[in-house]
Amino acid sequence: MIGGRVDSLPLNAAVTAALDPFGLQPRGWLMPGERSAPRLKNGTVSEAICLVGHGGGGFWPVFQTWHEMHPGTADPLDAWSKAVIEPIAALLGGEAVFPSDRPWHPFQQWAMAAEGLKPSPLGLLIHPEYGLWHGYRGAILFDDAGFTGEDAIANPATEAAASHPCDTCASRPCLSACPVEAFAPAGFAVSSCRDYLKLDEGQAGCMKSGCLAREACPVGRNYRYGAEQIRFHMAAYS
Ligand code: B12
Ligand code: SF4
Ligand code: SF4
Repeated sequence: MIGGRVDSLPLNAAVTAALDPFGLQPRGWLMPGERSAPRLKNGTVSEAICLVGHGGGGFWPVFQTWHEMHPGTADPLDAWSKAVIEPIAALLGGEAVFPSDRPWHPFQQWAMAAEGLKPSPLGLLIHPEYGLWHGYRGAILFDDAGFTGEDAIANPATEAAASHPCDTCASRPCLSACPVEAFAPAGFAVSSCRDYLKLDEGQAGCMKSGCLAREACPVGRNYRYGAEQIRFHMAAYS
């Protein structure tokens, strides 16, 4: 059914149409270049990468319905992402890869190239519209994306993301919100954070209502995830 809708569309429109029912979107495209391009399973160097993700939590109800039908699935969000994105990639002549695959693909570097995003002081990339409330569920590699003329890289996100919100955020409330000051200049102190989350205080605070540092950022508040999604991500991370 998806095939019937998308196979006559230019590639970006086809990816958009195929992902839309699942609350996902093409986040941007990049041409990785010969040296840094990931290879497809047949050894061919990929010509183009389409990042697949979400701004806000629009995919969450679709995922929840799937999760209820697949109780007990290990790493359910990763499993759902594969169940959704792999067939779409195959339909469109590409091959899907995922942020959880080992060895890790450099999703944040790809996002910086594809969308013009930059890191926030928290390590998360910040988007001018979505703030810190966005993520990546996969990427589709194409060996021949067949780009021509106007359908080449239809990527409005690239222009939208040209500005960097942290540049004009003088007070940087994200940095003072963490109770264990996990965001040190040397990098994210994962163990300080995880140790804190095990305490009653952490369980009642960040584990229940989300990372206080992320919550402190004023950008993209309209895209903040719902309470259940926040708790799911915190549980998966801790
Ligand atoms: C390992 C990992 C972690 C480790 C970080 C360890 C470390 N110090 O590097 C841990 C487990 C701590 C972590 C935590 C989180 N992560 Co994480 N993580 C990853 C993962 C799987 C691999 C990163 C990597 O090494 N890539 C390989 C290198 C070669 O690629 P890269 O693009 O160059 O990697 C960059 C990152 O490593 C980044 N980085 C370095 N230190 C840190 C620290 C943090 C906290 C983050 C987010 C990034 C980051 O800098 C690198 C250079 O650009 C990526 C997915 C992926 N495949 O990239 C997600 C990813 C970076 N994580 C993500 C997220 C959302 C989180 C959490 C917010 C999860 C949550 N709770 O919801 C938390 C943040 C902590 C918190 N308090 O909430 C998102 C970021 C999206 C964005 N907006 O930028 C990613 C892309 C996954 C996704 N599906 O979208 N994560
Ligand atoms: S609070 Fe300010 S510095 Fe921190 S992530 Fe948000 S915009 Fe950037
Ligand atoms: S989850 Fe809580 S302890 Fe961990 S980095 Fe965020 S604010 Fe700090």
